[in-house]
Amino acid sequence: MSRRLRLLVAITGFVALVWLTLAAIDRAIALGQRLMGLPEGLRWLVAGIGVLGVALVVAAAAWWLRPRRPRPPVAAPDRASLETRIEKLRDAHADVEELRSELGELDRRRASEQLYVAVFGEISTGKSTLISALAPGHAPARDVRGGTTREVAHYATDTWGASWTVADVPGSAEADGDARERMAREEALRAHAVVYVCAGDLTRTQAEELRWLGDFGKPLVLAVNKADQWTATERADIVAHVRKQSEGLPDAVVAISAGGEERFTRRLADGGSEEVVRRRAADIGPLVDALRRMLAPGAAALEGLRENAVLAGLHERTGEREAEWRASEAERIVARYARRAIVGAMAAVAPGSDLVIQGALATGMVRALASLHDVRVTDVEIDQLLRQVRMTLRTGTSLVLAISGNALKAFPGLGTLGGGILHAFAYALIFDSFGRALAATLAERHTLDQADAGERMRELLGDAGESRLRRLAELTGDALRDRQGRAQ
Ligand SMILES: Nc1nc2c(ncn2[C@@H]2O[C@H](COP(=O)(O)OP(=O)(O)OP(=O)(O)O)[C@@H](O)[C@H]2O)c(=O)[nH]1
Ligand SMILES: [Mg+2]
Repeated sequence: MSRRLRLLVAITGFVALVWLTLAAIDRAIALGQRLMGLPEGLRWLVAGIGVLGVALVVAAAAWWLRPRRPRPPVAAPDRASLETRIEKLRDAHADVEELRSELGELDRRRASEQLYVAVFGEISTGKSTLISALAPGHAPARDVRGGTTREVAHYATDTWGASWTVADVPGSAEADGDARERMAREEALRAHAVVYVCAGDLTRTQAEELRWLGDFGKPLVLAVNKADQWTATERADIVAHVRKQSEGLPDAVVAISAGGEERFTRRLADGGSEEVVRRRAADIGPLVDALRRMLAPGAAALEGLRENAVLAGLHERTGEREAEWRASEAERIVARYARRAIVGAMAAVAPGSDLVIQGALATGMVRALASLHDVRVTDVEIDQLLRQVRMTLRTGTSLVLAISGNALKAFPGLGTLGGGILHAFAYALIFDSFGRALAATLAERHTLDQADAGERMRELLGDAGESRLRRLAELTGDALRDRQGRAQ
């Protein structure tokens, strides 16, 4: 919308508002006059109803604008069920070392009864500098470039007479820093309390990160750093704005100056220059007060929320491992059935005949994939699914044969494996497409969703990407050479 048009809309809106207000006043006066004209008893009754109506509107507005109660912390599964899942993964030869060591660290920290605080936030907001101020005597490596802190490091301190440990973590939102960001998030979950550091208004990603932290319900303080750069008014405005942006999630929002060093080049009288390092004064009093208040209940009292956060994080990580394991297992199942379909095709199909999916094999594959994803399927559901797959194949036969024909030209070695190879490859493509489509549907929807599986299968049948065709050509070649080897 152009500026002039916006102005016109604004003026029209304003005029309408004035007109409505005047009309409302006029109406109120008219109503008042009519009210005065009523007999005394009725007048009081109507006035009473009016007052009641206004009171209801005010109460509804107050309810709507009431301060929101904090959400309950994210639900975490209990420890025993998590351990069972991890053991199951270990029995299936998945790598669970990281998950088990997280559980070990959970116990170790509980037993140590030490208070842990993590300093978390985007790169270059001044986290390491803040650690130096909170734990004097320690000097985490700092640099003017972002992404200085690469590992999690712990520093013991006793800032106000009580002993606690503060963790410096890599900054988030660094380009190509996904692994380090993950490391930082995991450490934030392990702490009893978190200091989220920013250096001005919150960006959208910072607000999201803060919301993620807030969901765990543990003590959280938002420290707006580098306040030395602003005047008193600017500082008050920024803190007020950040407080509003943070939606009441942190227990406290404070402005601080972590300090740090400033390097600049000074021109000398003789025309030369020298590098000067100047220390900025640190001012972290409000943060120390907030931390002291938040940590006052002690490690044992804050342990429940800490444990909940660690278990919730572990639940997510275990879920990822389970999904990875299922995906690789599904791949193995699909390859096994595709191999059988290839061999079956060479044995049974006369060249030129239609592509008919082998019922027993397809049923076996559906059952194996459903059981891998813990999805119950009935015979009727399998029949319906196979009927749909057959229909898809009927309309897709020419496409499948065309792709298979091209693959045979691209990988001429296959031709030496005998007649019927076109169909064998076509079945490799069909079983691979059907199996992958079904595995994806089961993994995502946890049910045998025919429409979704059908849609995915149609897409995969037409996917003639080179690496996929190469993989299927190798599978076909291997299966047939095996068969020939066994026949000799
Ligand atoms: N003006 C000003 N600059 C600061 C303050 N605190 C830190 N800095 C500067 O901000 C830059 C980044 O400081 P770091 O402490 O390395 O920041 P970090 O958050 O640990 O950075 P990463 O480890 O890369 O995530 C340095 O140049 C500091 O000197 C402060 O209070 N005021
Ligand atoms: Mg750092």
